[in-house]
Amino acid sequence: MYKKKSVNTDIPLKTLREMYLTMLRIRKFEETVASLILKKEIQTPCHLYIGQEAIATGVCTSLRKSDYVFSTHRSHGHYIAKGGDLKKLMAELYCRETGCSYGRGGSMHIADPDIGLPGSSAIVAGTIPLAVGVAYSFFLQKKDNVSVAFFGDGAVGEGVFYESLNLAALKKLPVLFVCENNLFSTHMPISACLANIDIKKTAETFCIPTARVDGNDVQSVYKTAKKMIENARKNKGPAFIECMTYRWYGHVGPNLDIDKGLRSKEELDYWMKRDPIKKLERQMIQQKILTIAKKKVIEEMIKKEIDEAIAFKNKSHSPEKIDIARSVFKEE
Ligand SMILES: Cc1ncc(C[n+]2csc(CCOP(=O)(O)OP(=O)(O)O)c2C)c(N)n1
Repeated sequence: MYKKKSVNTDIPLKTLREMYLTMLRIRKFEETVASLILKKEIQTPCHLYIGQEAIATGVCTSLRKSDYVFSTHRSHGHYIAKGGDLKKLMAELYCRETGCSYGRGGSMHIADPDIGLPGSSAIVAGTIPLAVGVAYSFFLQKKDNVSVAFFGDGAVGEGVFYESLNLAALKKLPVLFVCENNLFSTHMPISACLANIDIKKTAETFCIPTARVDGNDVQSVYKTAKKMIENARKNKGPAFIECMTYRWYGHVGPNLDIDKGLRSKEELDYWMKRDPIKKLERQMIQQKILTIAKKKVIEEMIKKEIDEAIAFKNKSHSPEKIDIARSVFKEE
């Protein structure tokens, strides 16, 4: 079937529009969360994803609902890009019973198996082996599903990262490793954490396909991830992408942290000029795929979704104390 292509790329227009919408949805949701933290309404520690939206979006747009992704402490973007419900996410951030993790997880333990996000964890690198385990089960069941592990550059300092890549490469498992290299692990630059900061090169030692892409360019992320995911579906084994990016906010919370001597305003400005959303938006406007009027309509639609998410959590209650362990442990 003929598919309409965009002018300068080989990505269908529908996909470009979808990715723009997803990135904007993540951005606006996170901006709202930042303001709610400042008002002390949201109490669960939030590691905001603003600046990195192109990565979750580019990867998840290439996935099916039945594919699985595993997330980290910086999980909101992955949840939204995998098709998560803003209402359930907002309710989770307020620890309400109607949240995607039934209000028991908070921001760092976002989970929703129904959308293919079985778990997130604050244990750095903790979900990488889970993604490999799921890929192993897809492999044994002869399913053509793919599993994705999202993790930060800090995870490359953990032993389980190497064990996971080794097993996946050895067994040719359908898993995509996505390293979101935002140059920092908490308050330390990555050069203070890793002996070799060339993460792609580290992954190459496992003899699997690897790529380094501009993580602020959703089209590059999408194209690279799509190819790797299609190969994984065809039993060609795992692959690894290092996405170069930057988080705009500090490690945790709604502040920019440029006054703490950890990073300079110049560095932040440099990356803000490389805003992944503006980059796609400029191109879409230039190519007449998007107009200012249409952009306003999209922004209003997202605002409505966020307002509805807040109204939803307002009507929800917190778990009862007596019931707090429900959904935390497996019930027979
Ligand atoms: C096993 C483990 N060690 C240390 C920590 C403390 N810690 C929390 S987040 C973090 C940094 C993670 O950096 P990175 O993986 O690059 O992700 P980013 O926060 O940059 O997205 C660390 C060291 C932890 N949660 N788990």
